[in-house]
Amino acid sequence: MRFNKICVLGLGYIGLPTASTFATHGLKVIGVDTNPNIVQTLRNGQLHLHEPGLRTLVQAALRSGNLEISQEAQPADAFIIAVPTPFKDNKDADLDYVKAAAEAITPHLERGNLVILESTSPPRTTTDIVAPILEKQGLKAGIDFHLAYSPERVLPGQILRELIENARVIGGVNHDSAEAGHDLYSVFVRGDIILTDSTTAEMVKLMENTYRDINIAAANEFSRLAEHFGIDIWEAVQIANRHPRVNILNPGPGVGGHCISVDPWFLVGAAPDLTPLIHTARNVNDSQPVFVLNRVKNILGEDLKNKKIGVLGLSYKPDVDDMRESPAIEVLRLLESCGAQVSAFEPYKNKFAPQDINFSETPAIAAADTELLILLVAHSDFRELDPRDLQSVMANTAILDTVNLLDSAAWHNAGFTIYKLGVGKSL
Ligand code: SAJ
Repeated sequence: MRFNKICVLGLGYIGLPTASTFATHGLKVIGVDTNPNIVQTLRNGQLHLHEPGLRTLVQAALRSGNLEISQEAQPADAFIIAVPTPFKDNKDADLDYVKAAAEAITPHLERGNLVILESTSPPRTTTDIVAPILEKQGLKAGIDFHLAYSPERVLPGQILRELIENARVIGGVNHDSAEAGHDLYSVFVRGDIILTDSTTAEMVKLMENTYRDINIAAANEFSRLAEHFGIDIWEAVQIANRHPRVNILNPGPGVGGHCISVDPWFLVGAAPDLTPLIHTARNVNDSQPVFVLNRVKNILGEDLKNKKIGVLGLSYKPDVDDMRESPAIEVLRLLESCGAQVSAFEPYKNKFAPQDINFSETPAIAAADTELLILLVAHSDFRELDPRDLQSVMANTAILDTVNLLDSAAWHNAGFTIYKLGVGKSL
């Protein structure tokens, strides 16, 4: 099947790179977002989000004349839904954006079109939620038009490269739909394209992220046991991973971001009775900031009122600027709720950072007069931290490293007391 014009609904972290990449590969693309501010920002050649290389790509797509930004869907050969699927307060998947996008496509849908859902969704969303909306005007999915689910699997920070190079899964509601999806994505995908059915593809995406979540939950629980038994979890994980069939991930202050900490809930919400392990892993990872707080109390004493504490790193993971769903912020909030005075340094702070956080311009300013400095994110920049810059300004030269970034011996020799998350023996 050949595609000349496509319509991408949702211009966020996935939709915008996808729309722009199709446009720079020669397709006419209508990029649709319902938010008028986003439409205006993009039309001006500016971005509403940060991803390395994306500004250049979007500007190239706009310049080529192939990318048009619109607030409304238009007729096209193919439609891609790339809208957010957050969860509700009760942790069930919120499919309102997916439903609204499908509703927006329905009036334009014609015989022979292809519709692809990319948003992470609970199993059977494509067949049970999206298909019935698209079929409202009488066309049948799999017969009159093609319908498939194809999850994005890109890593924030490397989206542009991974979009092209990663293996792509395409699950059709029938084989022809999967084949049509193959024809569309092969415009730019260089990785393998694997065809399956739509529910399998939905499950695959959720299984990938749930597997990581459970693995990290095990690592976090091991870190608690390591402190209990007086060993070093980082050394233990390293040794265990020498086993050829073991690959334990790293413990840390918790699991953040919009994927790993969200997606497992879609399975728990869809089948609570079948998912005790997945549910427990989520609870373990969500409680890790409290574990960090308790460690701080072990070091500084139960009463943190008016204690000055510095934190380094607030994004949800290393070397990204995204602070939403960040366990580091959760730790900061817990410290503040105990009355501590917290100053923070985040090298990738952007305009979306919470306004009420006491941000410092440098690590040394954040560390000034503090009794404890907590390293919460393993940003590459922090490897360059110089003990001499911090030593003279801190009230007490103590650091709690929750991500195993610092060379304990070097910092110890420089006069610091180094505590590490998951290390129960003295350093
Ligand atoms: N984390 C740990 N320990 C680890 C690894 C990660 O505590 O050993 C934490 C991170 O600090 C972060 C969270 O887990 O808070 C999630 O980080 P991540 O790097 O595992 O994942 P995301 O959310 O940035 O992106 C993932 C990607 N999965 C990976 O395998 C790296 C990506 O492939 C998916 O496409 C994306 O989720 C998604 O959209 O589902």
